[in-house]
Amino acid sequence: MSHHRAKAASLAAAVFATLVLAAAVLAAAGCSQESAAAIYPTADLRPPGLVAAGPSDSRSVLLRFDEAVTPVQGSLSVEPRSDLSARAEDKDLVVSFASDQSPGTDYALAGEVDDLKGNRARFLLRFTGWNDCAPRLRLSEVQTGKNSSKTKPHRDYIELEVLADGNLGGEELSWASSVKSSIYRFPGVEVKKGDFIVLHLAPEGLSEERDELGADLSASGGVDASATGRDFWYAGAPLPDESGAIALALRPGDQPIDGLFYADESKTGSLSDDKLAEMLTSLAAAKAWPLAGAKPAWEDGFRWNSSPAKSICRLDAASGAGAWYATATGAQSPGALNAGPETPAAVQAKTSAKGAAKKVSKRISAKKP
Ligand SMILES: [Ca+2]
Ligand SMILES: [Ca+2]
Repeated sequence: MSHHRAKAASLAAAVFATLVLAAAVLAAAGCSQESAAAIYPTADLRPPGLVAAGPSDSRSVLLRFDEAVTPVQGSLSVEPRSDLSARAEDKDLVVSFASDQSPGTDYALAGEVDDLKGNRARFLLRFTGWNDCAPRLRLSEVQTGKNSSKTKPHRDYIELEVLADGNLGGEELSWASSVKSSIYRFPGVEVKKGDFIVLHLAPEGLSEERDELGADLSASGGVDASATGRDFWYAGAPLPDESGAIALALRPGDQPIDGLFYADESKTGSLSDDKLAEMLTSLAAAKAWPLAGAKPAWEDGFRWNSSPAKSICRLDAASGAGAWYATATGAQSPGALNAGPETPAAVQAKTSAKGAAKKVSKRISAKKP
């Protein structure tokens, strides 16, 4: 119990940090200063300022101000609607929900507080519904580019394996190239250990590309959709084809718990001070991707010769380049267990088949006049 509470508190702190800016900008001054100013020139004329805010568990949201506050009766409201009550604890306003927040849902909480001199502040706080049962997921496969083959088409996707039963609501995937980073937040959906989740990042805009929010895993069509995987679609930004990074977090604003850095094998040396380096620094700090030196270098990545005919797959639970491999050509498995690396025998067989084919074609060309 106490362990759970401590964990909840530290998670809440992380959420607070991300919400400070949005909340502070939205906190607006109220009325009642002018009359006080006329009588008491040195009095407190400033309304309370919001310092930090966010959910602290599934039924509570905490707002911390820069001075002691009291809630204004009847001023509180939330969308989506829920019954609320509020109490002040010195500089903190604790807002209690009558029922659990819906995990991953976007909430907007509005209300007013007074300081001890009656200066009033109105706030509007946007936050993500607290998730008490966010399961650990593991990145398992990544298709970084479009393969427009007629018979085996593939488009950008990230596949995740579910490691425990739970609800995805609020879990976040982010991905970065050197110039751009993007983020996707999962909606509240119940999942089971062993499920495969596929986030498609280059949808064609077809009506059959449907998010699978219920029990039916065959609800979606579209390239790479499957009846074994739970498919989601996001048109915001595809993956970088050759070099990029992916990070997974359990809750908005949390440290990442898993990551992948893939790098074109021709690149060497330190990265520039860019979006990709920023994500790698954060992955390294969270022990989700190791770096050899103090700053990210291309050599820290999973090195590969980028090809849309191959996906990058997870070999085991470790973090870092050694836990990943590139599939054989055409061996992608979105929404299903990865096939495993090509065996040395299979590689050998292919090489000798290619060699034999070359010899034959040489003989044929030699015969030509
Ligand atoms: Ca599916
Ligand atoms: Ca797979």
